[in-house]
Amino acid sequence: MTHDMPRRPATADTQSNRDVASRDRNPGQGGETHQHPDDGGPRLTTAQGVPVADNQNTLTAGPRGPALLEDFHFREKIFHFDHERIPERVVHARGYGAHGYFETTDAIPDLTAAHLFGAVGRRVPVFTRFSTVAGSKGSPDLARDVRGFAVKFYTEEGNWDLVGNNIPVFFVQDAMKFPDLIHAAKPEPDRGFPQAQTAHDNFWDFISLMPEAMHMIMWTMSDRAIPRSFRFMEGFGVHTFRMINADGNSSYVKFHWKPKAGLQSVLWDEAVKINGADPDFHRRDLWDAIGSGDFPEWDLGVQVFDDAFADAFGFDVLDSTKLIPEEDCPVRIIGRMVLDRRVDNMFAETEQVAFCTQNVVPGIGFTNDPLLQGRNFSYLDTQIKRLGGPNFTHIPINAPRCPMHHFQQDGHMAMHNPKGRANYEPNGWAQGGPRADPKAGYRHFAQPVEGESRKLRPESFADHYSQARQFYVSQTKIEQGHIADALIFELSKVETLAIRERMVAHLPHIDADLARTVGDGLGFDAVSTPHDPAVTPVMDLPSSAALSILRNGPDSFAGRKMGIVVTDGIDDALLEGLRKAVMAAGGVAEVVAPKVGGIVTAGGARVAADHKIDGAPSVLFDAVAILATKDGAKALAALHPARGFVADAVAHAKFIGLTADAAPLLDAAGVPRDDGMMDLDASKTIESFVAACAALRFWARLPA
Ligand code: HDD
Repeated sequence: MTHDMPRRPATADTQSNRDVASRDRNPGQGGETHQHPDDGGPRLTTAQGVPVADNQNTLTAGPRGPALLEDFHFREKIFHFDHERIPERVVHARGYGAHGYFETTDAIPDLTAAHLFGAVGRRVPVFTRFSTVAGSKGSPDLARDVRGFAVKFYTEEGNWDLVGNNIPVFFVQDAMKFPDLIHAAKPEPDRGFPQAQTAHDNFWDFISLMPEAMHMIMWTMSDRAIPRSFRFMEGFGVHTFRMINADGNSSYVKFHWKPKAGLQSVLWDEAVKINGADPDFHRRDLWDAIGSGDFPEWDLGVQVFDDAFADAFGFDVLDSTKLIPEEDCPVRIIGRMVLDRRVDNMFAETEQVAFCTQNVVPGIGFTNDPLLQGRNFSYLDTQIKRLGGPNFTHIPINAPRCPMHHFQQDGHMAMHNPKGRANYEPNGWAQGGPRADPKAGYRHFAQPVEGESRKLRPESFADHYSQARQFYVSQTKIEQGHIADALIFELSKVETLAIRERMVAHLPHIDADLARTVGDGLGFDAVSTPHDPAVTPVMDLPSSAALSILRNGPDSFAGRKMGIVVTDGIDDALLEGLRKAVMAAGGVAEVVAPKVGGIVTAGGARVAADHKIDGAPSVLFDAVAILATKDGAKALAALHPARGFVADAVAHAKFIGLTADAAPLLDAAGVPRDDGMMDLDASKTIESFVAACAALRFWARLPA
């Protein structure tokens, strides 16, 4: 273990020790793991810095005798190990983060005094953490769930946290209902399961009793809840926030992150299988992409509007179960975020990072959205429990990168202890410490407030179905089918018939066909209650293209992955040509072979495999190719994982490139040829195959 804070001056010797140690922490970057102090490697010490002579054996009385309490090294090592865990987040426990920067591309000083947005080209460091909501820390990445999208901007006016999700609306309108929602979604308290799933009675019992959740349910049952990667999903601040300019004028704002690489999700059957084949699919994807220099990038956009717009809009802009369609209020792109650095240490950074909606900078403010107001209370509170005390801002990942001066002091693990006598204000000392600055300091928006104190949901929050319907009608037919399938899947796991019925009873208010399909899929004879506009008025809002994933996909194969199955004796030029074409498109090609040692090509070259076929089912790839000789195809046909690889690639509508000799494998997998399968015997066909893969799926293969 080495320290960032040496207890003695860093001599040339200790400095070089630290350099070596930091290489050792990064295998593959020049570090050797078997260095010995005699070779200049770091020397093992206790946490008190005492050199350790033996790290294998406990001190005992005699070679086979009892252990002795005197062994302070053993005592300290086990004590520390026993205390390694901190409480996981009560929600969003499973997450993965990366460093990067934000850069303003369109200055908006007219809208906000935030220095960050004051001029084009202003850059600040960011740390972004993506997460699932319901699962615990070790749950699989492809749970059907909302994804957290939390960004910490280290600005020169302090830290600003934009703590959003990949869905622009929320389940409940008032923070009072958040604990109920989360209790219902988490494993049921008596049995402790199911983990990271909403497909159970408690969740749907609660939801079916909460009409306000219906819009969000349309989103969470859509493919938004099973993204292909963090890199290919949008992010949203969800609430209406304020921007306040230097004159104190306020505009309303909703924040949007738009991935440069286009939107993409997996199919539910893929999600289920990915969770088994690679439960770390999303974190691995982010780690690999950044490591290979393919830095994920998002545009930051804002929907800006005023009171007149808010008053005229059909819904209350303070209601977080509603969005503002981009057609009604366009998204103005004002900056970009690039994630270009992996974490050095998962615990220190991703686990200890503490976000809070209340972390804002001058020029950014809140509205009275009751969900936001409740969040502003909750986050600070949770960090004290999770990180053990009030000094979590001293942890490097949470510490602002700008100067900080205040009179807060002491507490557990206090690291920034000011010198001098003054620890209160006002004081009369010459070096009296920091003073408030009325000119540059944060000013809360001076909003007039009136009204009686009451526990009351406003009437303007009452319409729960119109935007749910708008979301549904904005989807392509394929996506609508996935929503119906997801509802049928989830409700089929609900054991109590009355809950299933109660949930399906909401659907006619959203769409009659959806209600029929889901009812039919659950084996109901008829949909219980048809929609009655006199009882439940629902607006027929226009469809919005921005709400569909398939209408906002990529225009190339960039950032996507092709799995190339190979056998001995294949043509060298073909494999090389395909790899090059995938790389030229900005994608990644990985070789899958019967053995991890790889294959020998017709030209006698040994090609190492990235995966043995059993460990790399086709669900891990966006498109696949089978490069097999006649004998190779026969050998693959005898392997269950190889047959499964092809059968799944077909079932998931993937584009498949093939050598003519690969036919026996297709036959063994029981799949007919179609136009989504392309011959790969010439360089021209390779190029058109890779170009076709940009569409990501050959939907025509799947039943309508
Ligand atoms: Fe929350 C974590 C996003 C409503 C209380 N929330 C958390 C994280 C994200 C969100 C992304 C993980 C941050 C990280 O990576 O560390 N939460 C949202 C969004 C919401 C929302 C977009 C609705 C628009 N949250 C919400 C409410 C409450 C909370 C209404 C409570 C009143 N959220 C928390 C929390 C967490 C949290 C308990 C758990 C861990 C943490 O804060 O740091 O305080």
